[in-house]
Amino acid sequence: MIIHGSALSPFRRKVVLSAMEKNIAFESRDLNPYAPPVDFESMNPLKRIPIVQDGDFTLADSSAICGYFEAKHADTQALFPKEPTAYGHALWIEEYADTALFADISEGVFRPIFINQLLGKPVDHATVEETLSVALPLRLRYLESQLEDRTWFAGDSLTVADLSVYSQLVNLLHAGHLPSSESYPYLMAHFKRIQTRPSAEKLHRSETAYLGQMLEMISSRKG
Ligand SMILES: N[C@@H](CCC(=O)N[C@@H](CS)C(=O)NCC(=O)O)C(=O)O
Repeated sequence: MIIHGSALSPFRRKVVLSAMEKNIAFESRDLNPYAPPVDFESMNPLKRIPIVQDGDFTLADSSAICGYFEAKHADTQALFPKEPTAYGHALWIEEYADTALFADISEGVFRPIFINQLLGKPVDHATVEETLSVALPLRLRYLESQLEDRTWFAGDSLTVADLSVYSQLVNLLHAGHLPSSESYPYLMAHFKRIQTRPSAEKLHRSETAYLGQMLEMISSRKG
């Protein structure tokens, strides 16, 4: 199985972590959606990553892919709760992370810092500040309220909801703006709980190497 995506995509991160947690063997291929291969649209008409190729089967969208892993590898560690309310809640938290949290972190922090610099533009500090002080706290407070002193967002074991929230927050870490434990004690304890899992530690090492190369490229261009 091949997972196509780019190293700092939170959706690719969710899919890779799901595969690792389920012990599914995969090969990772770099696919930059902004410099895509010619067959990109045939792989995903929405022209987004991640995309999985499993033999003849091609599947896009991180949520669809995680559901596919669960159905295909039913004998591995379950990442979707069986109990109906926990199942529904896991899907809801996944959706919240993939839409609202992603929008704020991607448009309000990641792009204004990293993509701007990659395009030779200055960091948009005003947008970052506005996001960190106004938009993002609303999202984080909601997640904090959904977690409280529970170990996992839904049910009593790690699920796709936990991986989805973590995967979005990692881009705040990369940007140097991880929320504080003082402001969000439950959410940050949850973040650390996942961050210290072997899957997340391994993935993080490869991401920081990639980020280091990207930052070197940016500073050499500024020269
Ligand atoms: N709902 C999709 C979202 C995927 C997505 O937005 N991926 C971003 C990268 S993080 C992308 O491919 N963006 C390219 C674009 O918007 O043109 C999923 O869960 O996979």
